[in-house]
Amino acid sequence: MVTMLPPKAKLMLALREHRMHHVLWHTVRDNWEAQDEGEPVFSDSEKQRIRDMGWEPLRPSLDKDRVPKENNKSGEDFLFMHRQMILHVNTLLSEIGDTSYPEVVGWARVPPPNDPDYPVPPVWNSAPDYIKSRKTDNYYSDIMMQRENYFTTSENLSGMTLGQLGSQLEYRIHNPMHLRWASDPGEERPLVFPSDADAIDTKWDNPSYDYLADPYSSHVNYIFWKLHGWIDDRINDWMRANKITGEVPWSVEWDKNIMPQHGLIHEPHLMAKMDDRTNDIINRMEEVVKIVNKTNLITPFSVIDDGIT
Ligand SMILES: [Cu+2]
Repeated sequence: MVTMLPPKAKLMLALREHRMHHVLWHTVRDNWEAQDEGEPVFSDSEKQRIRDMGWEPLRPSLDKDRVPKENNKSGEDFLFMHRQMILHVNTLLSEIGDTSYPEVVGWARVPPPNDPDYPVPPVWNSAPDYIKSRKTDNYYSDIMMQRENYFTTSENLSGMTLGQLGSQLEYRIHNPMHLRWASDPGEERPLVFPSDADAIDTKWDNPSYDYLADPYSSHVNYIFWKLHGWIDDRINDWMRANKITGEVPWSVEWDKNIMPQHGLIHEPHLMAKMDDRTNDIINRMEEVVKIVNKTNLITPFSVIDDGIT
């Protein structure tokens, strides 16, 4: 059965600060080491400005050739940050108290083609090839289903670190899921906005902009929480496969009350309270948005490793 997010939850997720957090989190870590025709995407001085705003990625997720970095624990960052997002939404859902949607529950299985509840939205003419090619039935049977089996088999999970698991999940199945279930957004947010613009146009803050293929909007879409619930459940599989009980053995000492590189405490009512500190966090994000406004950016979710493991 399909349950949509309660409207109040959708409104909170559509707030500009949550949109900026999600798009910057993915964009900065995917582009930190990347090069375009031998030139770094971010110059040293741009990196320094990003650092000054508190937005240096904990660990870059891709190397200069845009190959996922599986062994630097950036995969743990991916799993931890999205688990924090789920916790945050669960806190909000419990405050809302809608009995039809008490908490985030991930897909039990990746929906096959013609799934009655989660059919693949049709391709549209102007869709980029990296989206079109992930919507076919063959993509499901030849790649996605194999990957699902791979990531749910305990012999595979017991042979990898948590960081390797996170990185492989992100680029081998999570990104394709975002693209496969994306619907025609009508008008698409330009991923590089005009260079004379100094901010993301507020028209993209409308709750109706919930395009799954853009990190500025994906988390506003109810399918985001189904697919991220599925991703998050793989942490539990991995612990079981490695006979680990209790707390997740993250390599990093996280402050579990704070969203990484965001600073906002994940209590929804506190987020709604706009004090000086909150304003400072938002202003710093607006600054980083200006710095990452570049033509040679890697678009998060477009980097996919389709090689068969
Ligand atoms: Cu994300």
